[in-house]
Amino acid sequence: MQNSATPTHCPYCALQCGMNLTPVPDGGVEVTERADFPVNRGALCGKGRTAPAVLSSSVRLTSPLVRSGGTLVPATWDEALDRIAGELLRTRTEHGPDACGVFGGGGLTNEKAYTLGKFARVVLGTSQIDYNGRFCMSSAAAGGIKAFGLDRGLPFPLEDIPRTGCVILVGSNPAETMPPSLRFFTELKENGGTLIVVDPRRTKTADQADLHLMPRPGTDLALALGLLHLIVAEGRVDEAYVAERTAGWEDARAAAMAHWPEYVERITGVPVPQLREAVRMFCEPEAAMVLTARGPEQQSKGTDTVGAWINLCLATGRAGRPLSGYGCLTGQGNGQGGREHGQKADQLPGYRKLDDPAARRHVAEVWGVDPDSLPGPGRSAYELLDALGTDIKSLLLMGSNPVVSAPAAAHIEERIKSLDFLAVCDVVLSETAALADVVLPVTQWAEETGTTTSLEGRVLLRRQAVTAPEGVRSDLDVLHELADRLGVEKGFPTDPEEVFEELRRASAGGAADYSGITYRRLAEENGVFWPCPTPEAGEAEHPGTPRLFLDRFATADGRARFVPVSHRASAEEPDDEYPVLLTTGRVVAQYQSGAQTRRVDELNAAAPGPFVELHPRLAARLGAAEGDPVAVVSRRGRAVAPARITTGIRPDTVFMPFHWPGEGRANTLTNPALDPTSRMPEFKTCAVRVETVES
Ligand SMILES: Nc1nc2c(c(=O)[nH]1)N[C@H]1C(S)=C(S)[C@@H](COP(=O)(O)OP(=O)(O)OC[C@H]3O[C@@H](n4cnc5c(=O)[nH]c(N)nc54)[C@H](O)[C@@H]3O)O[C@H]1N2
Ligand SMILES: Nc1nc2c(c(=O)[nH]1)N[C@H]1C(S)=C(S)[C@@H](COP(=O)(O)OP(=O)(O)OC[C@H]3O[C@@H](n4cnc5c(=O)[nH]c(N)nc54)[C@H](O)[C@@H]3O)O[C@H]1N2
Ligand code: SF4
Ligand SMILES: [Mo]
Repeated sequence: MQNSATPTHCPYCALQCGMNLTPVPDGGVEVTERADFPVNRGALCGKGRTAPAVLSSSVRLTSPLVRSGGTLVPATWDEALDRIAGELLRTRTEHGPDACGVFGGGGLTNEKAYTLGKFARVVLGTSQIDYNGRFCMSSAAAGGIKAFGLDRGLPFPLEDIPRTGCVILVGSNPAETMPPSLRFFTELKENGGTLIVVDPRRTKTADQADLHLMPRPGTDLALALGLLHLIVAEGRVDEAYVAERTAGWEDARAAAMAHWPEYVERITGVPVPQLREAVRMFCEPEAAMVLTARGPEQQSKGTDTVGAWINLCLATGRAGRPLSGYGCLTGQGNGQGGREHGQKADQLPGYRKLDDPAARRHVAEVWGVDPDSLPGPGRSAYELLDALGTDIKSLLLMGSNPVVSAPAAAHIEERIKSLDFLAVCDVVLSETAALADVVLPVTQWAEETGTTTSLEGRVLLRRQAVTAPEGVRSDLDVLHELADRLGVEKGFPTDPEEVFEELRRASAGGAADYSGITYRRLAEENGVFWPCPTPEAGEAEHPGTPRLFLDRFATADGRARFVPVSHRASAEEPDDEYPVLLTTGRVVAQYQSGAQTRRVDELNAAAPGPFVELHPRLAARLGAAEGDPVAVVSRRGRAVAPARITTGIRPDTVFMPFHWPGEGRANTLTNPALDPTSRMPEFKTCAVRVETVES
């Protein structure tokens, strides 16, 4: 398209590293350094560096596919779109609008996520829409809303990290999941600050820590309560701050006092002297932060766990003050924006609530529909997938690969197969797309323009840099064409900037207010932090809000809320039959379900397949040697992968990455027990037994 370098951002994780895309003579495009973006200053991980390989991959989809006689065969766009519209219409007529389901993704741009939510509510009239972000940061979002009245993953920019005094990083492995961000923690230490890592494995991140706490998976709630107990017992509570800026301390304090350090040591396995050392490191400096990621969040008590870590910040006056605070490291490329503009079951754009009459009126007016025509809240992601084939007969899926990434994946695969009709938009034939009745090949990242909102709450412009291959259309095109065929001719533009202009109006006055942000500003500035409201007449442009809560929290009275929480067991604890704990997560060279990164040779060479990480003592008990295939068996099923033996994991725990389908699919094993508030599944702990396998 252009001959010079196009400044843009990575397609993968929420760090949204800046990069330049430069055309190469043979027609491809190459990633070159973009040093002006302050988050990564030119640095990239291997996934970002090799991302162009997916643009030109030979397995890239370039024609719609329609199932005929049991196999997917190429079809024209009109045939494919007519088929989808016809099936959705038939489902709606025969079974009602809620029999049509929609499933989105946190990797979709703001424009796509917004349009998908609008399509579900306005065109299909269904309440049954949710997205994979429910599997990602929903517990942190729920915890943040309870305590602060607002959910923005990080309430401060990453650049604040090196200048604080201490960071507790809970269940987060940025050395593998966001490598360029490790610099902020290294600089923290160079500046004399300290890093505490809480992880049942000695990860590459934990290797950098001044103190590494290794709790049993699923016990972070008890750990945080134990630390709060010590803070009270040692007289380290910031009483003036608690009185001035918070509410609910007495109940939270009473709950924490029931968690004696010795009791917490028994639950977590973390020795009392380490608990005391963590309290000292956290409380002594002027400022400190707690950052959580999927470790403590992907639990059936994730919301309470996040609440307990926030309580720790509130009791010590470490929230809503410079260089202090609680934050969640959001995961997907648009994990933040994707949760703000209406692809979530209970939500309207601007982080508005679907059950709030004023919010319904505002958004209905922007959409030009009757507020009463908008459906109410629907089911959460796992519950939606679990209802496929029963209550939900047809599904439109965009930006997720649940056959690999959903908990209890064998069960979910069966539910997907039992649908009357499945349509998938993707760039490759993912394991889920392979089960579809219609697959639509869509443009990706560098072939289209759109905005994402990074883990910092920074809205960014991802620019088109190359022309899409022949035969491929954008997700916005697809939704426009389907809306048209279903009788809604207006309101589904295909130009991303036009969508963004509408999103601005829809979000105006909401919690995530984007109304002061324009494509022009995004092109000129290195992103704009929300909230960014429209300026009053005659006033200058709103600068955006890099730091939240410095004056007040986003609650009615401006005070943060303590939540009284107590430890409880995981949904599945080990027993005689399933004596070991399984936890799951990521490796640096693969991304999510692997649909994209498993197509890149360099990444496959670095991370060729699944494995089971286990401690030498457990390996010896089994008689398993390094590389031997071992079977991991849970109440949901059985997975087999080579043993990787390491002293860097608790002896009572095994770890599997979840990036692969087939025999080594970790999610065959995982437990879909849900958090009562966030509806997050318990990806991070279930009970298993480990067996050797005849090879
Ligand atoms: N390479 C790579 N990078 C990615 C992704 C990817 O797939 N691959 N995905 C992106 C996305 S969407 C996300 S959400 C982020 C996720 O980023 P992270 O949260 O950093 O990734 P995970 O590996 O899921 O989990 C982090 C750590 O939690 C630990 N853990 C497991 N159980 C527990 C527990 O009970 N308590 C505690 N405290 N820790 C526990 C694991 O050992 C692991 O080291 O990464 C993003 N970046
Ligand atoms: N056991 C276990 N399971 C987990 C987790 C865990 O830690 N442990 N983590 C969970 C988390 S945090 C997450 S975020 C999920 C993620 O898991 P998934 O939801 O499966 O995420 P991806 O693999 O990124 O799937 C995105 C799909 O959309 C396609 N795609 C990419 N860009 C676009 C686009 O612009 N448009 C369209 N239409 N398609 C696109 C990709 O090719 C891919 O097939 O997995 C969850 N599952
Ligand atoms: S850290 Fe995340 S955003 Fe940066 S290059 Fe890697 S995958 Fe892309
Ligand atoms: Mo995620």
